[in-house]
Amino acid sequence: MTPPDTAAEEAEAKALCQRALAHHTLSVSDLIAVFEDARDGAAARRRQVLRLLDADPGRRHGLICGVTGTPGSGKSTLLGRLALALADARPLSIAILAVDPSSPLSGGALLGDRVRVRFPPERPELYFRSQASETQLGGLAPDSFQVCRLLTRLYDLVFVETVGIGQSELDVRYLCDRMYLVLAPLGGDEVQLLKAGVMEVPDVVVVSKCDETLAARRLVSALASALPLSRPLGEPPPVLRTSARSGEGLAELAADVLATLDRVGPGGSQLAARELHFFRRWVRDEWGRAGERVLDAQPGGAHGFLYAAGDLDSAEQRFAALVPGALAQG
Ligand SMILES: Nc1nc2c(ncn2[C@@H]2O[C@H](COP(=O)(O)OP(=O)(O)O)[C@@H](O)[C@H]2O)c(=O)[nH]1
Ligand SMILES: [Mg+2]
Repeated sequence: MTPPDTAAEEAEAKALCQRALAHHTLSVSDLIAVFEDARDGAAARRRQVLRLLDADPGRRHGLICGVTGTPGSGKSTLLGRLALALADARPLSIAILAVDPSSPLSGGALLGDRVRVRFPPERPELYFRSQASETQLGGLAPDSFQVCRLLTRLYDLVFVETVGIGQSELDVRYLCDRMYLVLAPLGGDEVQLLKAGVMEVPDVVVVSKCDETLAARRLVSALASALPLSRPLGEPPPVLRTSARSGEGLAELAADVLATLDRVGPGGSQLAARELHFFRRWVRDEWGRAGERVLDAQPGGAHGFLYAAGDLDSAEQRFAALVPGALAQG
């Protein structure tokens, strides 16, 4: 028999999970805190939460869409409008996880005017959360993947908004079923982006702020000539023109998301299959190349280690326990 305090704790966790599944905002935020918690004890709580959610018939199998682009390109504003359009089109629950670069010195936001999306309180099925990425400029925060493990169980659709160009984009690629690159006219960074090879990554290029008509037209025609060059072997990604201000293009963008939802089907994002990438990345973040070598030297390599541990949290715990000894030996 379980000791009474454990049983009480389990009942409490279960109630919290049920409130989160009903999209009670504070309960969702409480659970996110568990998935962002890097302390040792949090892994056991995460396992408990995942087990309770997976046993609940109300659990979702969310799809993950990535939305990336330079700071200020209008991603958050667009996502706020898009989420409302999607939820009007179909009875969907939608979470937006906006990973913002923050300055490690001030601990604050890099951008003064970054938009935090607020949904009306009578739309609890829509949720916005911003997460600071302190380790690098742009890309995913170390715990973005952990939070996605939670959010895909609570929502039908999860948008992950990230800043960053280049390598960090590849992490997002691993995480997402569909990726949108948002470019703003007047941004001045189009040429940079084309050079950096970022164009190889997105499934769709979104030109935002098309209410800036002249500049938007210039950007669209620059893209029309540059995109085919960026993918000499394949089809260039489609370009969608949008404006969060006028509403232009929102229906087309929503249609693309819904088509992805239909194509991927009720199973949603297969996050478990992507754990290997984020496990490796965690090892690299914590112990660098030396840690990766220790991991590769394990029986069956990284894959074998993760498989034997059973899940991401267990693998991280086991690896953290063995790595100091292995590093001292090597
Ligand atoms: N003209 C215009 N400005 C926009 C539009 N969407 C966003 N903005 C502005 O662009 C700035 C950056 O927006 P934000 O959504 O925070 O961009 P993010 O950093 O990519 O998330 C804000 O000042 C917005 O008001 C749009 O459709 N048209
Ligand atoms: Mg933003």
